[in-house]
Amino acid sequence: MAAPMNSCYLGFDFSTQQLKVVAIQENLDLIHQNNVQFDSELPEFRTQGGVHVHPDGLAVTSPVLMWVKALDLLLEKMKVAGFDFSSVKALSGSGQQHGSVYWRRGARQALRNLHPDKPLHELLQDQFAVESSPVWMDSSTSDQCSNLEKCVGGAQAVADITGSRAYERFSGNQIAKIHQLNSDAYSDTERISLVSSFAASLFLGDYAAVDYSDGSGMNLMDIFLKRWSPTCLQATAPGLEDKLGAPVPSTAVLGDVSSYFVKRFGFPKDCKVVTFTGDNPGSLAGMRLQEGDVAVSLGTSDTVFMWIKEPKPTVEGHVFCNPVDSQAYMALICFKNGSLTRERIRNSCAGGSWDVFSEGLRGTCMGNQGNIGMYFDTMEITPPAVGIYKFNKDDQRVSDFTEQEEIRALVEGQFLAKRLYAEKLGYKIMPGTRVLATGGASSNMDILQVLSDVFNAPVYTIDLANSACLGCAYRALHGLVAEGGLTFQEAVRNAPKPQLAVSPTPGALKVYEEQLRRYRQLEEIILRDTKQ
Ligand code: ADP
Ligand code: XUL
Repeated sequence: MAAPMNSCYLGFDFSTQQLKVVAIQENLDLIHQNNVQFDSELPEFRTQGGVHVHPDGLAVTSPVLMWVKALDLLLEKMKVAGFDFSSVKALSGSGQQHGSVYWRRGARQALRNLHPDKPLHELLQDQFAVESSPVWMDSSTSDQCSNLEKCVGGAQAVADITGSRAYERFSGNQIAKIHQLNSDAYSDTERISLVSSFAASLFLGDYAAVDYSDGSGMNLMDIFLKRWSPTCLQATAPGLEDKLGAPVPSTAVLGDVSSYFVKRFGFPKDCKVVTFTGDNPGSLAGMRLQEGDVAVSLGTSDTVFMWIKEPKPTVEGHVFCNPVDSQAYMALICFKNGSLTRERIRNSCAGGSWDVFSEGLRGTCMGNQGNIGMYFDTMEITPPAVGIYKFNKDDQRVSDFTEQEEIRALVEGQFLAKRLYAEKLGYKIMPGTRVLATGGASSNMDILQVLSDVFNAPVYTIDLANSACLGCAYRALHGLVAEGGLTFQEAVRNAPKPQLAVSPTPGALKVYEEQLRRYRQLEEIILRDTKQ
């Protein structure tokens, strides 16, 4: 039976700095959006940018109860705004990738018996064996990474199985660290979730499975066989398979929403929970990425991702299972120094104003008269370097740029790195290549103009900067029909098309080929010096 026109689908995104939601109707029209900012709306958790950076500067965690409380608050805000929960046919969502959640023994029972009179954060306050969840910004597990690579036979061997060499932020290495340094908490853990499957568990009222796509960000799953790799499990921690549960396809329907949500908010009893996934896979769905396109997400982290059919994992970048097509894959490169670094330079060089920041970009020319900057405020992922490096047109290190030069050096440097690493993964700019931009900074046309010039390709955006939420609302809708064989593309064919935002400035190709060549060389020198 066809669903009535007023049925709707929800997509949530548990991201680093906020929890967001969008609701779409059956015809894919957007009818509601809402969000909760962690720092300002839940100040009792004292996070900055949604996280706690520990004194060693390497460990980065978020309080798991903050995410639970954010959901309480978000649903209350939706209720106050008059949102009709009884029309929700299915929901899905995404989470920042790699973060891990440790449910204490007995938590499954608690999840199954949530009392609708109380908020979730009260009901679940004692249900976590680890209160501070390690998140993707963490880089404290170098020892565990070396151990994994040693046990499996080297960095490339780990990549050949899991799609990535061992990375500090990947959940398996975080789990190994918790097992080694906090063995009581590890023994007391009944289930380990990713942020995505943890969020799905809240809605399901039971433990939700990890999906193949987000599960690819753990250094634990064989991305070709789509099951946990016994070698990686063994190298990580004892008894891990039971604590993880089996991974499932990203399109799987997990079950009906918990009776808690039916009674407290009026969701229909048969509202389906479709598997949650990572935020980058969610964005791939939201942007309806096609083969040949390259997506650039400018959020707290900056990421570049592409749809690929025949992956050949290397030691740079990652290969994940594709969230909308189980036969395909996605390649992803993550840059830690994204929006927070742009904000720092905005504050120091543009008086805290994005408009002045933009004027800085418009007031300087392509190529920044030969000046090049690399801004790794915290230990970068790609490349693994830390520090601020500024070079003049003669490749000499300098200590200062003017404010406007600094703004351009930052943005050009960030996009040159993206092009460099995308090309290393086999991406080629061809006639017809589209760059699809998303994330908070994609609302800034002057930043997008630099992106377009550096890639020498047109940049498209979709109306909504929050493509991960939207993608998950689409995935919720597709999840209901996926078993019948309808592809994701068919299910969302009427969604709004990405819109052309900016085109490359004439002459960009020549300027940035030269800057890219120099950037590559300068980066090699920095990396060589860092190693010494
Ligand atoms: P998250 O990773 O939390 O999902 P978002 O994709 O929502 O992050 O992006 C949030 C970031 O967007 C903020 O940290 C901010 O720096 C950036 N941002 C918002 N508006 C602008 C703008 N006009 N120009 C540049 N950056 C912006
Ligand atoms: C991807 C990554 C980040 C997080 C947070 O590998 O670490 O993009 O998903 O957004």
